[in-house]
Amino acid sequence: MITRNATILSAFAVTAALAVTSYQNQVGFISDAPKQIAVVGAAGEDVVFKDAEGKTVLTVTAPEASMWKPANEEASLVDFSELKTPGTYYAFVGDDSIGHPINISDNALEGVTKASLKFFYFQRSSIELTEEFAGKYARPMGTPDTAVMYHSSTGKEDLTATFNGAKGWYDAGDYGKYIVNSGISTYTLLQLYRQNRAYFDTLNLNIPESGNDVPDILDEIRWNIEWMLTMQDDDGGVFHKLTTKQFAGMVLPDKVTKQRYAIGKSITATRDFVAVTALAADIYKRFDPEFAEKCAVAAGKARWWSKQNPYEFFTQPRDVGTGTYTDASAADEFAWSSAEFYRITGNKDILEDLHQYKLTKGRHKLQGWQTVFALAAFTIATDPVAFDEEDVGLARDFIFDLADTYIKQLDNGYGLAIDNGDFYWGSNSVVANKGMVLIHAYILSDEKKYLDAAQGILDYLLGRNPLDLSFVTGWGVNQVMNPHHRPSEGDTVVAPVPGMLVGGPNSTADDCAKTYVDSEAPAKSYYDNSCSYATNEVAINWNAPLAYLAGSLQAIYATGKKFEVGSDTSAVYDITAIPAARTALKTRAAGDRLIFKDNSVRLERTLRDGTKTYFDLRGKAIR
Ligand code: 9MR
Repeated sequence: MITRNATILSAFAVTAALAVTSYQNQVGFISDAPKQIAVVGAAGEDVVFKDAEGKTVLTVTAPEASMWKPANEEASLVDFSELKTPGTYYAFVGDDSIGHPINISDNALEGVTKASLKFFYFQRSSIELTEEFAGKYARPMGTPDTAVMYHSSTGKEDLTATFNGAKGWYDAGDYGKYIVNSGISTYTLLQLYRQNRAYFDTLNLNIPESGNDVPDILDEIRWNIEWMLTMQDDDGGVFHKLTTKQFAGMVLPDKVTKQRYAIGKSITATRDFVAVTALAADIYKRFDPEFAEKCAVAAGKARWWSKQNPYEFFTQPRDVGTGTYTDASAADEFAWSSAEFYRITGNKDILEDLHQYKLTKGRHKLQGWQTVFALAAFTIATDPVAFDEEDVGLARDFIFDLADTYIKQLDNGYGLAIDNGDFYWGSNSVVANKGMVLIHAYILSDEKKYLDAAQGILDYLLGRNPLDLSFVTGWGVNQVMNPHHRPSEGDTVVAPVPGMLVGGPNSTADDCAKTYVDSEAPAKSYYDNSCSYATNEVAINWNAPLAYLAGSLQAIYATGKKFEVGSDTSAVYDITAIPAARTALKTRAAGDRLIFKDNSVRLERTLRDGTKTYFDLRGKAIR
């Protein structure tokens, strides 16, 4: 809230005294990376960069100002990339210091990379966070989840039974654990590791497993995968989520004492599960073959269930109020999981699965929890050895189609590949995910323009924005202070848990941020208050692309190398050796088919006794 006042004051100062305002990455610039700030009110004037002793080291004339629509503001993009010597610098226009201290160093993004990953440790369920690893954010163990009940929506017969659903990460500001959102988050982090092994093999996150023989990032990710494995039912299907029936209050997790349930069993959760366990079977094989094998078997069983139940979409039960993560199409989850599972099996049945959902033009969409075609594109394009030429070509076209669209957006006074359409719920993850696309385009083409556009997006998140705010807690001069995050609200520490990326400006926010919605300047539609879940919550699927973006940039500059396409051949498993859980299918429906009736496509389900029920394509029963 302090930051909000600062923003209002500086905006006022601009109109009152025609002072110059400057927006910048407040954390730091890597010596060899591009360096830019957006300066308002200085077109044609000299921007002078001085070192800590006050000596002028560089002068750049601010170019003509141009509009950046999301801020509804004209700014000059001042490029000072020439400045490479590590140190702290200050920018001046005339006698006035503008912006914030400029930090340049070779590992300027290492701290924020580590913090964005450490966030996942702070989100751990079923474990006490000790002072050794959590410092002042230590807290007692919460939600052990060792006796989770089955909600009737799971289809389980014995609703008095319990199971062990321990571990995993809390999804966001709430204490739910959701398979769909775990899917994309876990993938994004595994992909970060896969593409930057040399850097992450030794990066210490100071977590309980630090010091074992496994890279810390993989230990952290495994905490969540182990939970995901507990969510697989005997028939291979995967429960949609594990939560209390309603959201808990703003308390620490040990105060969450209401019963937790497995809720629903869905096609999207099951296919996301196939994708993650298949990729895990590859990545963990070098460290723990037994665990990797377990993941491969789980993937095979889940795939089998999904073939029998392709229209089991999740619908929120009436007595449940936690997050839904539901969507009406599983085509993208099929494509992505088939890509991952084919990669580790080379099996022709799985290739057929994959070819049902080719990565054609209409499917070129930015990734998000609901839309995961892009994840298939990343996997296929970066492993041309495992996939055939046509699939690789489609995957590459997918990535360059999106990346080139973003490059076209760059021509504005803030120098950002971000436009008005990006400002919906979780906009900071939307732009971070664009960064992930751009980094893939760079990996595939070696063209620096893509890497530089990704850098701009990180700069935006760290302060080159009209709020003059770093959206990552604990980092930056003006940093977010009041995220919607139960552990941060429930503890006695003033500062929130560090390393968290908040959702960010949302031009359709309908909560307490509503009065801050600015339809002329969507990038300003934000409220740093814990009451605003629609602009100021945190989430694992938002931090993961931040970690990917900061981590990839830091790793690429630190090692001087980018991922070599086709360099890592995956572990291979024999799918015919995986038990397909056929027995459990006996209890399920005798058959599903799509029919056209009453002017719409619907699913007809024939039960074993011959009765028929009908569902729309969202999975909702039609009476
Ligand atoms: O990230 C989700 C966003 O895309 C949706 O618009 C929003 C409303 O359904 O829900 C967001 O996800 C929330 C989830 O449902 C529950 N945990 C907190 C998530 C972040 O706000």
